[in-house]
This record gives sequence, structure tokens and C-alpha cells, in this order.
Amino acid sequence: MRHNGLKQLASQRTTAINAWLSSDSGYVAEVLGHCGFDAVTVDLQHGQFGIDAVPRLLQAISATPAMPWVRCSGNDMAELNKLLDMGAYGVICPMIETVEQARQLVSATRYAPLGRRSFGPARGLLYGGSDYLAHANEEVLVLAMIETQDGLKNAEDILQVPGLDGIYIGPNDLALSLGISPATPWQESVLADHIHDLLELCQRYEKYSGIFCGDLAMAHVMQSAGASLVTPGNDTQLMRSEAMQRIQMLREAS
Ligand code: 3PY
Ligand code: MG
Repeated sequence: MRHNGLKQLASQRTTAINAWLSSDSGYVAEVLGHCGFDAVTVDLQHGQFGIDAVPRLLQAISATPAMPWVRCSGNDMAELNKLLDMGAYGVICPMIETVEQARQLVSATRYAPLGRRSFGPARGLLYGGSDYLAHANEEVLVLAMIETQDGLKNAEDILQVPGLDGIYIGPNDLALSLGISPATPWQESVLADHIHDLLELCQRYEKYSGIFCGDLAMAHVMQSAGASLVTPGNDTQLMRSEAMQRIQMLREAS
């Protein structure tokens, strides 16, 4: 089976750089995949498309060196099975708050004996290779999003659920859950302490840690703090910030 390059990066303690696709464009997916990102994540929770768009977005990413990842819309066995069958090599599941929810996530994403993922790998087999079934449980990364107060409280137990590779931190929802506006700079509230505690927990249990970062500066700090993967903004944020910077420079020069 094709190896998951992100597992190799994690074993070398190199922070992976992840792109985040919120727009329904195979072309944008392909451009991002050719930029040098280690993975491109198709965001089915907040992305501006439904599940029918996902196969062609994953196909576009698969035409590049980046690994095709997804964020599912929820902890739903039917959807998770479909996304994996479409060839996702990493799954990020929002709003995991309890050990029981983390166990359900593992059950839906791992073949027996670890879980109850149903057989029908479809594109997974094409992209992964003919021995997909034998190795999918080891190669596919499964991450539980920690983005609520309950998730924080139970993070240590969630991390120890067998079959779960680690966590992905959602700072915006975590801020909301803590009663902080996501517009508040992340380093100016207790959010920063919680994020650092979560990264430390992952290091202690040798688990995977990913995090969504609102800007490049945050991604730098998270990289230095030892995150396994950082997402330095989504596709439209990258486009907007570069466009605004160019406009500002040209306006100032005129
Ligand atoms: C969050 O910050 O809540 C996220 O889900 C990032 O995508
Ligand atoms: Mg969120």
C-alpha cells in the first residue's frame, strides 16, 4: 500500500504543513497540492460543498505529491466509511468530547479487529494499492478534534483510545466554548495555555497533534512547540491575505 508520508514525517519529528480546502474547486485543490504542502484536507464540515464533490477533490489532490485528507462533517459511521472509501489517507473528526465518541470514531474508521469499518474500499484501493485492506489500519491517520471544554477535560483519556492516532486542535471553537471571542488574539487568553497543555499531552503519550492556525505567526509558534502538523489558514484566507497585501502595496506606491 502507498505509504502515508505524514506518518514518516511524524516519526522524524518534522512538523507537517497542511493545506485546507474550503472551496469546491478541483483546480484549487491541485494548485495547493503542487505548492509543496504535505497534505491537503478537504473540509466537509465548513467547506462550501457537499459529499458528492469530495471524490473529484480527492482525485485532484491525488494528482499531486500531497496526501489527500478530509475533515468529515460529524462522527457518522456511514459518512466516515464513504470518505475512506473515496481514498482519504487522513481523517479529522470535529467535536470529539468523550472517550465513547472517540471509540465510535475508531470503530467507524478501522477494519476488524480494531473496528467495524465495512469493506468496499473503491478509490482507496486504486490510490492506496491492491494490499489496501491489509495495511489501511496502520497507514490511515485518524484524529479527533479537541475544540470544546469537555473535549479538553477528557483529552488525556481520549488520547489513550486504541486505534486513535491523536488529536487535531480547533482553536476557534475551543475559544467559543471557553467564552472567548475567536477574534481575540489566541496568545492573549487562557486558550494559549490550553493549546500548549494539549501539545504537551500528545508528546507525553507519543500521539499525533495537529492544529488549525489563524495565521503564519501562530503556525510558527505551534511548529516550535512540537506540533506534528500545522494548517496555516485555509485556501480562501491564503488568497485573501496575498491579494490584500498586493493591493495595499500597489495603492501605497501610486
Ligand atoms: C476550529 O478552529 O474550531 C476549527 O474547526 C478549525 O477548522
Ligand atoms: Mg471547529
